[in-house]
Amino acid sequence: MEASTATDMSDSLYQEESMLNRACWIMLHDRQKYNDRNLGNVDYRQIHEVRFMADGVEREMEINGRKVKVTVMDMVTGLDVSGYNPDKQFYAYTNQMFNDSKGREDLEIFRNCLLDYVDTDDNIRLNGMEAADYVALGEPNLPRNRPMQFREELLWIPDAVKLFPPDGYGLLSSCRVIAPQGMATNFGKPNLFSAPPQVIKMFCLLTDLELEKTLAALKKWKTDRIPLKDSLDPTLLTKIQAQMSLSESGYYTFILRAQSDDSCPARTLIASVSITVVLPTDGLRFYQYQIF
Ligand SMILES: [Ca+2]
Repeated sequence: MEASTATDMSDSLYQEESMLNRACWIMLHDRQKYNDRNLGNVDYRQIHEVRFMADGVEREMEINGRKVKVTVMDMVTGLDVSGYNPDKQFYAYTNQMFNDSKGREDLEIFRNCLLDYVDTDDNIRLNGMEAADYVALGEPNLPRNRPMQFREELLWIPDAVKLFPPDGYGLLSSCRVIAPQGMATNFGKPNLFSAPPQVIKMFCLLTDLELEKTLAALKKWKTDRIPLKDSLDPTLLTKIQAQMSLSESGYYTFILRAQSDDSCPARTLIASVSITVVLPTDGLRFYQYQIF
């Protein structure tokens, strides 16, 4: 890598880290000023400042003359794959994930591999994988034989990416972030504004047409700030609200991308953190912090 390119990329990261700090402060301020944390519901005819919420709206901010795109999502986005039963949610939704027998068979194979990955023994389930199988793949340190510490560990298991494709930011948002040891884990329902389409469809048992209407309504909020209640049929909105959250969980994922052109490379910074109305005395602790 050329020295100038390395410098540009370091600068990009410093600027994103500065912007992350600023974004956390702005979120804290928004939370202190506004109790209502319902998403897609702000009436901009009544207030005259731009709210800072986990609604997936991309904002352009500037730091040291460089523009940074900042998107705030809710951290709670998808299936819970933590603990010794990481299949507990997606197994219940098999029929929603796949309407063909081949897809369901593949999911069953993946499920057995995943359970082998987290269980403490070396007994191989039907079509599962234990240590010798990972050695054959050139991964002598797998499986963990304990609950996953990071949701991205799913990607060590063959075919995971087919079942849980990364989103447009490269995140495995169809699964929720696994809390580091000692941090809160009670996250509640996945958030409608941050969950990928397949999760929305799966959790709410939507038809293709209903999903299409839902995604169109979310887009109208993100582009034109049209409240969901004005763009979604009330029956469909009620159906969605039964399974997904339309208000912030208090756990945020900040996605920051310094704007770049060909001569100025940039990186992406993704960080998840809990923000309430006061800063914790021991500082912010991150649930995930990824730079790529
Ligand atoms: Ca095992």
